[in-house]
Amino acid sequence: MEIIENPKLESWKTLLKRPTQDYAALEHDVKAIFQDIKNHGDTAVSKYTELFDGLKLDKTKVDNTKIKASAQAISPKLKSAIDKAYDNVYKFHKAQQQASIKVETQPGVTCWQASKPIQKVGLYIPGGTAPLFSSILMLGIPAQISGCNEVVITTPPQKSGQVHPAMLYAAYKCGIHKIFQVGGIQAIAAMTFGTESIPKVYKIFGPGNQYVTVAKQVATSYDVSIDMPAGPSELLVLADDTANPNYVASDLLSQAEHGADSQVILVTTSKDFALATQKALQNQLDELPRKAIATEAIKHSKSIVVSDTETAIEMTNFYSPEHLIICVNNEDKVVEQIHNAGSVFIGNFTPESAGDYASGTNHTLPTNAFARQYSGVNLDAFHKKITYQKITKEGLKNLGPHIETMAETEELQAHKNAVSLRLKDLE
Ligand code: HSO
Ligand code: ZN
Repeated sequence: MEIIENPKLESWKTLLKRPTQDYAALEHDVKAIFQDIKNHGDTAVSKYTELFDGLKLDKTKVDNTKIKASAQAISPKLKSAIDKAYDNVYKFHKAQQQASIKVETQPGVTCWQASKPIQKVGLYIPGGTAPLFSSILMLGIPAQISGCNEVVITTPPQKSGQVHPAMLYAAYKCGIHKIFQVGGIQAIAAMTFGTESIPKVYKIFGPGNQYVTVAKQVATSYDVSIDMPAGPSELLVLADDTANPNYVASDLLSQAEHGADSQVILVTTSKDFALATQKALQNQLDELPRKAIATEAIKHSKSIVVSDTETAIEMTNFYSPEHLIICVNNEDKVVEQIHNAGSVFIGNFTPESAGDYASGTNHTLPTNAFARQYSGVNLDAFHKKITYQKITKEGLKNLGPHIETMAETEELQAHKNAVSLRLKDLE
């Protein structure tokens, strides 16, 4: 990992650039597939499954009996790990439930607000090199707590024709029984429009490759919303020499192994620490099964030495990482000055993997500096809020004249009339 010392402020933007991604070229094809699926439903979905996955499936829906039997299909050790993760993620997300608020803004005028679950949600779970069953927990648990009444999973079909039993068990725990073996653009389009077999949803969640990312964006031009624009994984570690270089190297590699386009950054006030971490990283990298992927990611990753903690904090807020590990002396002071990060991991014994799997926080987080304005997935992402009001006769007598004045000034006579007619009857 390249070490850079005291870069000038003007160079930060270039230095901290994410590996470039230009998806514009894909948009045209994605839109054409959407149209085809809109018009031809399941027939078009199977056509694209054959084209992109090279598979011809008799049916895409996973049998409920398989989901119910999934606990027996995994080892007791894996089952207990999933159970533990489920409990922690459930607890943390359950605690995010908010009581509805009710306020009498002035005598006789009562306003209130309540959260309602989004009724139909779709979770896209990538297949790829490893079955990301942890993402089912991260999306399925808040959907379950929220009480979304239709939860659909789509996941790319595997050569074996089977969905990994850990994915089925995670879905089972979350009470999800609509799992379809459909991946990529065709999965997102199917959930956008609905087909004969796959239900239409109102909001689509979950990570995916570049095609899925573009497809989710295209879905928003119809009547569907999405969790957030997804991008390659990132981690920034802010460390001084109270941190452990072996631990930090392992954390950097844990994100680097996600994909060749992942990016990891070390920001430190100690050159010695940067050197020690670089050495540890090289040693650990050599032993990794996903060495090739991690090596690619490390090529566009950086180790940056700065003169003081203030600069390190400023650089961190500038980069706005998806994941941030803070291992410094006086950590509380540093933590409170962080404004832009998806999820923060504090201290030498808080590896980022804990949040990826089992501590309780969500791992669906904003990448590509979107942490400046987006939150990670949380309970709220599965809700929308409705506001209510009830006005008494007394209330309208007092408030009505003000509404009349405002409506008149906006030259909206009918608005004014809606009040005036009632006030007349109350005279
Ligand atoms: N770090 C990934 C999530 C994940 N890691 C799933 C392992 N499995 C994005 O936050
Ligand atoms: Zn991860």
